[in-house]
Amino acid sequence: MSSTGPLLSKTIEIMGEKYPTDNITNITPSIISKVPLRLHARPNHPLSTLRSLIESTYPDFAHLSSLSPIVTPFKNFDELSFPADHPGRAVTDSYYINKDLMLRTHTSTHEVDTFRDGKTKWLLTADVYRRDEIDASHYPVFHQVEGAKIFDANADGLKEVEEDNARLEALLAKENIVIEDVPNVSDTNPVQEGHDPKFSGAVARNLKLSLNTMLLKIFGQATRGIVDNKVGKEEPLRVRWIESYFPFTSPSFEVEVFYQGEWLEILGCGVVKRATLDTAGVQGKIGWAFGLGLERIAMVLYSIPDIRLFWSMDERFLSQFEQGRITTFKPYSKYPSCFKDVSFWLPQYASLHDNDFCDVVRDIAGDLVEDVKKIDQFVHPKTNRTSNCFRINYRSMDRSLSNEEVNDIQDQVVLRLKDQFQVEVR
Ligand code: FA5
Ligand code: MG
Repeated sequence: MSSTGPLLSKTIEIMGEKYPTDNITNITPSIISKVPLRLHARPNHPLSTLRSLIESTYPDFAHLSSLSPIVTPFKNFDELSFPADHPGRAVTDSYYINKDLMLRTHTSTHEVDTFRDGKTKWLLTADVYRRDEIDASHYPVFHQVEGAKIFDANADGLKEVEEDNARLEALLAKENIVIEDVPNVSDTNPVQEGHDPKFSGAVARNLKLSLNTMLLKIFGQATRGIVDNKVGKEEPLRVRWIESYFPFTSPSFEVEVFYQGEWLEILGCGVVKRATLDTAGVQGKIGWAFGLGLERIAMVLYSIPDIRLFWSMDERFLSQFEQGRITTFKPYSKYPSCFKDVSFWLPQYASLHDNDFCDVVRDIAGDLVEDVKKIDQFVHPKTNRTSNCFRINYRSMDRSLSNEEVNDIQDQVVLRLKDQFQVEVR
């Protein structure tokens, strides 16, 4: 891990609590300001309606949504069997408060605690944080729904799963849905050691049937014309299952939905690793878990063109939505964009990750930045120094930006780069 630069203060305050900083602290004021907002719990907000829609598919599950995003790296990674060298742990990819505390990168962080609590079927919605690029579909904070169900690993449990599978199969057979499936198990996507292959297969089947039913509820309403959006009434819902990998499930899958001409990645899931349940002190159970991102689904369902809009406080955005209804977003006028390039030499023995650059821009420009592209990078043949050129696209969603305002922001970005990363601006 590498440090992201000198720090101004010995402590930082998040939701009224002070935390000591250290040499890996990389959480920024702009990220800290998002922690209290909890968009998934705001009445009328599209993310809240989508969460309710998902919860209504699982009426007999526990519905959780108020766990703190501040967790230990142990909870976020180790407890879920992530290997020590997993890239997600890097300071370039995750937000650290200090070496002992971070912002959760996924809702799976809470699996062990929720199972330990004795819950056997539950949904959990929360804000998650990842350092990433800047564009219309990436934002450093987004929202996930985690779901899980575990059964008794005995003959009665197997009977329960098989009966539920038969029920769901009969339900789905009547629906206008086309499913591209994958085998429940393969050489590269194995049944776990200690799992009965028949039981594991039935659980994987239950996971797929349950999620297909949920996707039909979310996207299928559109096809039946209940929801005011663009899916043609005659079109079947197309769902594609793909083999996948997660450290805490096996076998594992990803699901995509064909929507408005494109395959959209919706979620990851699988049969819960025995290690997760063992750590939670749960014995004699087998089951499934999934984790789904709300923003990408909401963007297509509501025709919301830019992920920043979810954070808008503008009445022209907020007043368009009503709890429980999916309606097409009507964009208000699009304001002009303003491109600014910045080129610089990196100090010879220091590094600056693209995500570091994006966080500097995000921290200074906030939601006035629409996207950031690296347009050039080269190494000088003689001096061996690296030059980067980034193009920043500034555009407000709510108003026109003045030239002075953008120049001022750009100057601050350049200053911060020099200060924090010792770059030499060209
Ligand atoms: C996970 O986060 C796993 N925890 C999911 C899981 C849960 C697997 C339980 C197995 C069992 P992944 O990083 O692929 O996996 O993210 C899951 C979903 O979150 C994605 O399918 C996508 O819908 C959404 N997502 C991921 N990254 C972003 C992003 N940067 N912006 C918006 N949505 C995202
Ligand atoms: Mg993924």
